[in-house]
Amino acid sequence: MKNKNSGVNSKLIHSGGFEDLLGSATTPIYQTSTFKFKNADHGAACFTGKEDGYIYTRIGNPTIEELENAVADLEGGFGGIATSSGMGAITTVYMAFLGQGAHMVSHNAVYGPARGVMESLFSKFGVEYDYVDTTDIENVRRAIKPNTRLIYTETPANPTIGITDLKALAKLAHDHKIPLCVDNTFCSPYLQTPLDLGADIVLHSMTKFINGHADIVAGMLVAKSEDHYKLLRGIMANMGCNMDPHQAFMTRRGLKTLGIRIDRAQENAKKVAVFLEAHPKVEWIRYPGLKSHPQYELAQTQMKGPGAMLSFEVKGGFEAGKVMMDSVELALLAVSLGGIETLIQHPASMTHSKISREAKIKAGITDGLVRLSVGIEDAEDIIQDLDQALQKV
Ligand code: LCS
Repeated sequence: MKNKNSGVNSKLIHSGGFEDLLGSATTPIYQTSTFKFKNADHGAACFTGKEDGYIYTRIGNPTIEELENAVADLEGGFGGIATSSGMGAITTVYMAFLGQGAHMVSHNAVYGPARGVMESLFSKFGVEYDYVDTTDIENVRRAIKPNTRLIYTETPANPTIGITDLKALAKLAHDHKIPLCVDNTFCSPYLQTPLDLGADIVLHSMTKFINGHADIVAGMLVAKSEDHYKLLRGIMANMGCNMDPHQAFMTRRGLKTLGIRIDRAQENAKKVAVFLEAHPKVEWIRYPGLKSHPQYELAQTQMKGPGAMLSFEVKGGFEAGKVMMDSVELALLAVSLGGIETLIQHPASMTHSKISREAKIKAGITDGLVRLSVGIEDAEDIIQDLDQALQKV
Protein backbone atom coordinates (compact mmCIF):
# COMPACT_ATOMS: atom_id res chain seq x y z
CA MET A 1 0.00 0.00 0.00
CA LYS A 2 1.24 3.49 -0.79
CA ASN A 3 0.19 4.92 2.58
CA LYS A 4 2.01 2.87 5.23
CA ASN A 5 -0.07 4.51 7.99
CA SER A 6 -3.39 3.25 6.62
CA GLY A 7 -5.88 1.73 9.05
CA VAL A 8 -6.22 -2.02 9.40
CA ASN A 9 -9.46 -2.23 7.41
CA SER A 10 -7.87 -0.37 4.47
CA LYS A 11 -4.88 -2.72 4.67
CA LEU A 12 -7.18 -5.77 4.66
CA ILE A 13 -8.56 -4.64 1.32
CA HIS A 14 -5.56 -3.06 -0.39
CA SER A 15 -2.36 -4.62 1.01
CA GLY A 16 -0.39 -7.03 -1.13
CA GLY A 17 0.98 -4.64 -3.71
CA PHE A 18 -0.15 -6.40 -6.88
CA GLU A 19 -0.77 -4.13 -9.90
CA ASP A 20 -2.53 -6.00 -12.70
CA LEU A 21 -1.50 -4.89 -16.20
CA LEU A 22 -5.13 -5.06 -17.37
CA GLY A 23 -6.46 -3.25 -14.30
CA SER A 24 -8.23 -6.20 -12.67
CA ALA A 25 -9.61 -5.15 -9.24
CA THR A 26 -8.71 -8.54 -7.81
CA THR A 27 -5.44 -10.41 -8.17
CA PRO A 28 -5.92 -12.94 -11.00
CA ILE A 29 -5.45 -16.64 -10.32
CA TYR A 30 -2.15 -17.54 -11.96
CA GLN A 31 -3.13 -21.18 -12.38
CA THR A 32 0.23 -22.32 -13.65
CA SER A 33 2.86 -24.69 -12.37
CA THR A 34 5.78 -23.03 -14.15
CA PHE A 35 6.94 -19.72 -15.67
CA LYS A 36 8.72 -18.98 -18.97
CA PHE A 37 12.20 -17.43 -18.67
CA LYS A 38 13.18 -14.60 -21.06
CA ASN A 39 16.30 -16.55 -22.01
CA ALA A 40 18.78 -19.03 -20.53
CA ASP A 41 20.76 -16.33 -18.69
CA HIS A 42 17.55 -15.01 -17.11
CA GLY A 43 16.62 -18.54 -15.98
CA ALA A 44 20.04 -19.03 -14.40
CA ALA A 45 19.88 -15.58 -12.75
CA CYS A 46 16.43 -16.38 -11.26
CA PHE A 47 17.89 -19.52 -9.71
CA THR A 48 20.89 -17.75 -8.21
CA GLY A 49 18.65 -14.93 -6.98
CA LYS A 50 20.53 -12.29 -9.01
CA GLU A 51 17.31 -11.41 -10.82
CA ASP A 52 13.72 -11.39 -9.65
CA GLY A 53 11.37 -13.67 -11.50
CA TYR A 54 8.93 -16.48 -10.92
CA ILE A 55 10.34 -19.97 -11.47
CA TYR A 56 7.90 -22.63 -10.34
CA THR A 57 4.70 -22.40 -8.26
CA ARG A 58 6.00 -24.56 -5.40
CA ILE A 59 8.64 -21.84 -4.87
CA GLY A 60 6.53 -18.77 -5.64
CA ASN A 61 3.52 -17.53 -7.62
CA PRO A 62 2.01 -14.02 -8.03
CA THR A 63 -1.43 -14.90 -6.61
CA ILE A 64 0.17 -16.54 -3.58
CA GLU A 65 2.71 -13.75 -3.19
CA GLU A 66 0.02 -11.09 -3.03
CA LEU A 67 -1.60 -12.93 -0.09
CA GLU A 68 1.81 -13.41 1.58
CA ASN A 69 2.57 -9.70 1.26
CA ALA A 70 -0.84 -8.72 2.59
CA VAL A 71 -0.61 -10.88 5.73
CA ALA A 72 3.04 -9.89 6.30
CA ASP A 73 2.00 -6.24 6.09
CA LEU A 74 -0.84 -6.77 8.59
CA GLU A 75 1.47 -8.60 11.01
CA GLY A 76 4.30 -6.10 10.55
CA GLY A 77 6.86 -8.69 9.39
CA PHE A 78 9.57 -8.90 6.73
CA GLY A 79 7.74 -11.47 4.64
CA GLY A 80 5.06 -14.15 4.56
CA ILE A 81 5.32 -17.79 3.55
CA ALA A 82 1.99 -19.34 2.58
CA THR A 83 1.53 -23.05 3.25
CA SER A 84 -0.93 -25.74 2.25
CA SER A 85 -2.42 -25.78 5.78
CA GLY A 86 -1.78 -24.57 9.32
CA MET A 87 -0.09 -27.91 10.00
CA GLY A 88 2.16 -27.25 6.98
CA ALA A 89 3.24 -24.01 8.68
CA ILE A 90 3.82 -25.79 12.01
CA THR A 91 5.94 -28.58 10.53
CA THR A 92 7.93 -26.00 8.51
CA VAL A 93 8.81 -24.14 11.73
CA TYR A 94 9.76 -27.37 13.52
CA MET A 95 11.95 -28.41 10.56
CA ALA A 96 13.60 -24.99 10.43
CA PHE A 97 14.72 -24.81 14.05
CA LEU A 98 14.80 -28.37 15.39
CA GLY A 99 17.07 -31.29 14.54
CA GLN A 100 18.84 -34.20 16.18
CA GLY A 101 19.45 -33.33 19.83
CA ALA A 102 17.60 -29.99 19.73
CA HIS A 103 14.95 -29.15 22.32
CA MET A 104 11.69 -27.19 22.11
CA VAL A 105 9.64 -25.63 24.90
CA SER A 106 5.99 -25.37 23.92
CA HIS A 107 2.64 -24.59 25.52
CA ASN A 108 0.81 -27.61 26.95
CA ALA A 109 -2.49 -26.39 25.47
CA VAL A 110 -1.65 -26.06 21.77
CA TYR A 111 -3.75 -27.38 18.90
CA GLY A 112 -3.68 -31.19 19.41
CA PRO A 113 -1.80 -32.24 16.23
CA ALA A 114 0.86 -29.53 16.77
CA ARG A 115 1.79 -31.57 19.82
CA GLY A 116 0.91 -34.95 18.32
CA VAL A 117 3.27 -34.53 15.35
CA MET A 118 6.11 -33.60 17.72
CA GLU A 119 5.53 -36.59 20.01
CA SER A 120 4.93 -39.18 17.29
CA LEU A 121 7.10 -37.97 14.40
CA PHE A 122 9.82 -35.46 15.33
CA SER A 123 10.76 -37.53 18.37
CA LYS A 124 11.80 -40.28 15.91
CA PHE A 125 14.54 -37.95 14.68
CA GLY A 126 15.89 -37.25 18.14
CA VAL A 127 14.08 -33.96 18.82
CA GLU A 128 13.39 -33.31 22.51
CA TYR A 129 10.53 -31.26 23.92
CA ASP A 130 8.83 -30.03 27.05
CA TYR A 131 5.19 -28.99 27.15
CA VAL A 132 4.52 -26.51 29.95
CA ASP A 133 1.85 -23.96 30.78
CA THR A 134 3.30 -20.83 29.13
CA THR A 135 0.66 -18.60 30.77
CA ASP A 136 3.13 -18.74 33.69
CA ILE A 137 6.47 -17.57 32.26
CA GLU A 138 8.36 -19.16 35.16
CA ASN A 139 7.41 -22.59 33.79
CA VAL A 140 9.17 -21.72 30.53
CA ARG A 141 12.23 -20.35 32.36
CA ARG A 142 12.56 -23.64 34.26
CA ALA A 143 12.15 -25.73 31.07
CA ILE A 144 14.84 -23.98 28.98
CA LYS A 145 17.95 -26.13 28.46
CA PRO A 146 21.31 -25.43 26.80
CA ASN A 147 20.01 -27.20 23.67
CA THR A 148 16.65 -25.34 23.49
CA ARG A 149 16.33 -24.05 19.92
CA LEU A 150 12.67 -22.96 19.78
CA ILE A 151 10.00 -21.55 22.09
CA TYR A 152 6.50 -22.02 20.75
CA THR A 153 3.16 -20.85 22.06
CA GLU A 154 -0.43 -20.18 21.16
CA THR A 155 -2.41 -17.33 22.69
CA PRO A 156 -5.31 -17.55 23.32
CA ALA A 157 -4.64 -21.25 23.43
CA ASN A 158 -6.69 -23.96 21.79
CA PRO A 159 -8.90 -24.96 23.58
CA THR A 160 -8.31 -23.59 27.09
CA ILE A 161 -8.32 -19.89 26.01
CA GLY A 162 -5.32 -19.37 28.33
CA ILE A 163 -3.41 -16.17 27.53
CA THR A 164 0.38 -15.95 27.50
CA ASP A 165 2.23 -12.68 28.13
CA LEU A 166 4.04 -12.33 24.80
CA LYS A 167 6.26 -9.38 25.78
CA ALA A 168 7.56 -11.27 28.81
CA LEU A 169 7.98 -14.52 26.88
CA ALA A 170 9.85 -12.77 24.02
CA LYS A 171 12.21 -11.16 26.53
CA LEU A 172 12.94 -14.50 28.17
CA ALA A 173 13.48 -16.16 24.78
CA HIS A 174 15.84 -13.44 23.57
CA ASP A 175 17.80 -13.40 26.84
CA HIS A 176 18.63 -17.00 25.90
CA LYS A 177 19.02 -16.24 22.15
CA ILE A 178 16.13 -18.55 21.30
CA PRO A 179 13.54 -17.65 18.62
CA LEU A 180 9.88 -17.35 19.66
CA CYS A 181 7.10 -18.58 17.37
CA VAL A 182 3.50 -17.59 18.18
CA ASP A 183 0.40 -19.22 16.73
CA ASN A 184 -1.94 -16.24 16.25
CA THR A 185 -4.83 -18.23 14.77
CA PHE A 186 -7.40 -17.41 17.50
CA CYS A 187 -6.86 -13.65 17.11
CA SER A 188 -5.69 -13.00 13.54
CA PRO A 189 -3.71 -9.79 12.97
CA TYR A 190 -6.96 -7.86 13.42
CA LEU A 191 -6.86 -8.47 17.18
CA GLN A 192 -3.20 -9.17 17.98
CA THR A 193 0.19 -8.60 16.34
CA PRO A 194 2.78 -10.79 18.16
CA LEU A 195 5.77 -9.44 16.18
CA ASP A 196 5.10 -6.01 17.71
CA LEU A 197 5.29 -7.68 21.13
CA GLY A 198 8.69 -9.25 20.41
CA ALA A 199 7.93 -12.58 18.69
CA ASP A 200 10.16 -13.66 15.80
CA ILE A 201 7.67 -15.72 13.80
CA VAL A 202 3.89 -15.63 13.61
CA LEU A 203 1.94 -18.64 12.48
CA HIS A 204 -1.64 -18.96 11.22
CA SER A 205 -4.09 -21.59 10.33
CA MET A 206 -5.80 -19.35 7.77
CA THR A 207 -8.44 -22.06 7.56
CA LYS A 208 -9.97 -20.16 10.48
CA PHE A 209 -10.65 -16.42 10.86
CA ILE A 210 -8.49 -15.19 7.96
CA ASN A 211 -10.38 -17.12 5.29
CA GLY A 212 -13.44 -17.34 7.49
CA HIS A 213 -15.90 -19.20 5.30
CA ALA A 214 -15.22 -22.88 6.09
CA ASP A 215 -14.30 -23.57 2.46
CA ILE A 216 -10.47 -23.53 2.47
CA VAL A 217 -7.62 -25.16 4.42
CA ALA A 218 -4.55 -22.89 4.43
CA GLY A 219 -1.58 -21.74 6.53
CA MET A 220 0.84 -18.82 6.78
CA LEU A 221 4.13 -17.98 8.47
CA VAL A 222 5.33 -14.41 8.86
CA ALA A 223 8.97 -13.83 9.77
CA LYS A 224 10.22 -10.64 11.34
CA SER A 225 13.74 -10.95 9.95
CA GLU A 226 14.98 -11.55 6.42
CA ASP A 227 17.16 -14.44 7.64
CA HIS A 228 14.23 -16.31 9.19
CA TYR A 229 12.12 -15.54 6.12
CA LYS A 230 14.69 -17.10 3.77
CA LEU A 231 15.18 -20.12 6.03
CA LEU A 232 11.45 -20.81 6.31
CA ARG A 233 10.72 -20.23 2.61
CA GLY A 234 13.42 -22.69 1.59
CA ILE A 235 12.10 -25.37 3.92
CA MET A 236 8.48 -24.85 2.87
CA ALA A 237 9.45 -25.19 -0.80
CA ASN A 238 11.61 -28.27 -0.20
CA MET A 239 8.95 -29.98 1.90
CA GLY A 240 6.38 -29.17 -0.78
CA CYS A 241 3.76 -27.87 1.61
CA ASN A 242 3.11 -24.89 -0.65
CA MET A 243 -0.21 -23.21 -1.26
CA ASP A 244 -2.14 -23.56 -4.50
CA PRO A 245 -3.02 -20.39 -6.52
CA HIS A 246 -6.77 -21.00 -6.25
CA GLN A 247 -6.48 -21.53 -2.50
CA ALA A 248 -4.58 -18.20 -2.33
CA PHE A 249 -7.27 -16.39 -4.30
CA MET A 250 -10.03 -17.68 -2.01
CA THR A 251 -8.06 -16.86 1.14
CA ARG A 252 -7.24 -13.34 -0.12
CA ARG A 253 -10.95 -12.81 -0.76
CA GLY A 254 -11.81 -13.93 2.77
CA LEU A 255 -9.13 -11.69 4.27
CA LYS A 256 -10.81 -8.58 2.87
CA THR A 257 -13.79 -8.94 5.22
CA LEU A 258 -11.82 -10.09 8.29
CA GLY A 259 -12.48 -6.87 10.20
CA ILE A 260 -16.23 -6.73 9.85
CA ARG A 261 -16.54 -10.49 10.45
CA ILE A 262 -14.50 -10.38 13.65
CA ASP A 263 -16.28 -7.25 14.91
CA ARG A 264 -19.62 -8.97 14.47
CA ALA A 265 -18.57 -12.40 15.82
CA GLN A 266 -16.92 -10.74 18.81
CA GLU A 267 -20.05 -8.73 19.66
CA ASN A 268 -22.03 -11.98 19.50
CA ALA A 269 -19.42 -13.80 21.61
CA LYS A 270 -19.59 -11.14 24.34
CA LYS A 271 -23.37 -11.64 24.59
CA VAL A 272 -23.08 -15.45 24.48
CA ALA A 273 -20.40 -15.37 27.19
CA VAL A 274 -22.56 -13.27 29.52
CA PHE A 275 -25.48 -15.64 28.88
CA LEU A 276 -23.42 -18.78 29.57
CA GLU A 277 -21.77 -17.33 32.68
CA ALA A 278 -25.19 -16.67 34.23
CA HIS A 279 -26.68 -20.02 33.17
CA PRO A 280 -27.44 -22.37 36.08
CA LYS A 281 -26.34 -25.43 34.08
CA VAL A 282 -22.90 -24.02 33.23
CA GLU A 283 -20.11 -24.97 35.66
CA TRP A 284 -17.50 -22.50 34.37
CA ILE A 285 -16.69 -20.46 31.29
CA ARG A 286 -13.42 -19.08 29.88
CA TYR A 287 -13.70 -15.97 27.71
CA PRO A 288 -11.06 -13.19 27.65
CA GLY A 289 -13.79 -10.53 27.75
CA LEU A 290 -15.12 -11.72 31.13
CA LYS A 291 -13.59 -10.52 34.39
CA SER A 292 -13.62 -14.15 35.55
CA HIS A 293 -10.90 -15.03 32.99
CA PRO A 294 -7.61 -15.57 34.91
CA GLN A 295 -5.68 -13.34 32.48
CA TYR A 296 -8.42 -10.75 31.94
CA GLU A 297 -6.09 -7.78 32.62
CA LEU A 298 -3.40 -9.09 30.27
CA ALA A 299 -6.01 -9.66 27.54
CA GLN A 300 -7.05 -6.01 27.84
CA THR A 301 -3.54 -4.80 26.99
CA GLN A 302 -2.26 -7.53 24.67
CA MET A 303 -5.34 -8.03 22.49
CA LYS A 304 -7.40 -5.41 20.69
CA GLY A 305 -10.56 -7.35 21.62
CA PRO A 306 -11.54 -10.61 23.34
CA GLY A 307 -12.34 -12.44 20.08
CA ALA A 308 -15.00 -14.99 19.30
CA MET A 309 -13.65 -18.18 20.90
CA LEU A 310 -14.73 -19.49 24.29
CA SER A 311 -14.77 -22.71 26.24
CA PHE A 312 -17.05 -23.87 29.03
CA GLU A 313 -18.16 -26.91 30.97
CA VAL A 314 -21.71 -28.02 31.50
CA LYS A 315 -22.59 -29.17 35.02
CA GLY A 316 -22.48 -32.96 34.88
CA GLY A 317 -19.24 -33.09 32.84
CA PHE A 318 -18.80 -34.95 29.58
CA GLU A 319 -22.16 -36.78 29.59
CA ALA A 320 -24.03 -33.50 30.08
CA GLY A 321 -21.88 -31.74 27.47
CA LYS A 322 -22.63 -34.54 25.02
CA VAL A 323 -26.39 -34.12 25.47
CA MET A 324 -25.97 -30.41 24.83
CA MET A 325 -23.82 -30.90 21.71
CA ASP A 326 -26.30 -33.44 20.33
CA SER A 327 -29.14 -30.97 20.88
CA VAL A 328 -27.92 -27.84 19.10
CA GLU A 329 -29.91 -26.93 16.01
CA LEU A 330 -28.37 -23.70 14.69
CA ALA A 331 -24.74 -24.29 15.72
CA LEU A 332 -22.89 -26.99 13.81
CA LEU A 333 -21.35 -29.86 15.77
CA ALA A 334 -18.04 -29.67 13.93
CA VAL A 335 -14.33 -29.04 14.42
CA SER A 336 -12.52 -26.01 12.95
CA LEU A 337 -13.29 -22.48 14.09
CA GLY A 338 -13.28 -18.83 13.11
CA GLY A 339 -15.89 -19.10 10.37
CA ILE A 340 -19.12 -17.23 9.81
CA GLU A 341 -21.12 -20.10 11.30
CA THR A 342 -21.22 -20.98 15.01
CA LEU A 343 -19.39 -24.25 15.67
CA ILE A 344 -19.39 -26.40 18.80
CA GLN A 345 -17.04 -29.32 19.51
CA HIS A 346 -15.57 -31.49 22.25
CA PRO A 347 -11.73 -31.19 22.29
CA ALA A 348 -11.04 -34.21 24.56
CA SER A 349 -12.61 -36.64 22.06
CA MET A 350 -12.09 -34.64 18.84
CA THR A 351 -9.33 -32.04 18.14
CA HIS A 352 -7.15 -33.13 21.09
CA SER A 353 -8.00 -36.85 21.12
CA LYS A 354 -4.46 -37.98 20.20
CA ILE A 355 -2.94 -36.47 23.37
CA SER A 356 -2.80 -38.71 26.44
CA ARG A 357 -5.57 -38.12 28.99
CA GLU A 358 -2.97 -37.33 31.66
CA ALA A 359 -1.38 -34.61 29.48
CA LYS A 360 -4.80 -33.21 28.65
CA ILE A 361 -5.82 -32.95 32.31
CA LYS A 362 -2.49 -31.29 33.12
CA ALA A 363 -3.14 -28.74 30.37
CA GLY A 364 -6.67 -28.01 31.62
CA ILE A 365 -8.41 -29.85 28.76
CA THR A 366 -10.94 -31.56 30.99
CA ASP A 367 -13.31 -34.30 29.80
CA GLY A 368 -16.22 -31.88 30.13
CA LEU A 369 -14.69 -28.92 28.25
CA VAL A 370 -16.83 -27.81 25.31
CA ARG A 371 -15.41 -25.30 22.80
CA LEU A 372 -17.55 -22.76 21.01
CA SER A 373 -16.56 -20.69 17.98
CA VAL A 374 -19.16 -17.95 17.80
CA GLY A 375 -20.29 -17.03 14.29
CA ILE A 376 -21.95 -13.98 12.76
CA GLU A 377 -25.56 -15.14 12.93
CA ASP A 378 -28.01 -13.09 15.06
CA ALA A 379 -26.84 -13.21 18.67
CA GLU A 380 -30.39 -13.85 19.90
CA ASP A 381 -30.63 -16.96 17.71
CA ILE A 382 -27.29 -18.34 18.93
CA ILE A 383 -28.32 -17.78 22.55
CA GLN A 384 -31.76 -19.28 22.00
CA ASP A 385 -30.14 -22.35 20.40
CA LEU A 386 -27.68 -22.84 23.27
CA ASP A 387 -30.48 -22.28 25.79
CA GLN A 388 -32.77 -24.92 24.27
CA ALA A 389 -29.83 -27.35 24.08
CA LEU A 390 -28.93 -26.71 27.74
CA GLN A 391 -32.54 -27.30 28.74
CA LYS A 392 -32.26 -30.86 27.36
CA VAL A 393 -29.41 -31.57 29.84
N1 LCS B 1 -3.21 -23.80 14.93
C1 LCS B 1 -4.39 -23.71 15.56
C2 LCS B 1 -4.53 -22.80 16.74
C3 LCS B 1 -5.47 -24.47 15.12
O1 LCS B 1 -6.63 -24.35 15.76
C4 LCS B 1 -5.30 -25.35 14.00
C5 LCS B 1 -6.40 -26.19 13.50
C6 LCS B 1 -4.05 -25.42 13.40
C7 LCS B 1 -3.03 -24.62 13.87
C8 LCS B 1 -3.79 -26.32 12.21
O2 LCS B 1 -4.32 -25.74 11.07
P1 LCS B 1 -4.90 -26.54 9.80
O3 LCS B 1 -3.83 -27.43 9.31
O4 LCS B 1 -6.09 -27.31 10.24
O5 LCS B 1 -5.20 -25.44 8.84
N2 LCS B 1 -7.47 -26.30 14.39
C9 LCS B 1 -8.53 -27.02 14.28
C10 LCS B 1 -9.48 -27.10 15.30
O6 LCS B 1 -9.43 -26.57 16.40
N3 LCS B 1 -10.47 -27.85 14.87
O7 LCS B 1 -10.22 -28.40 13.63
C11 LCS B 1 -8.96 -27.88 13.17
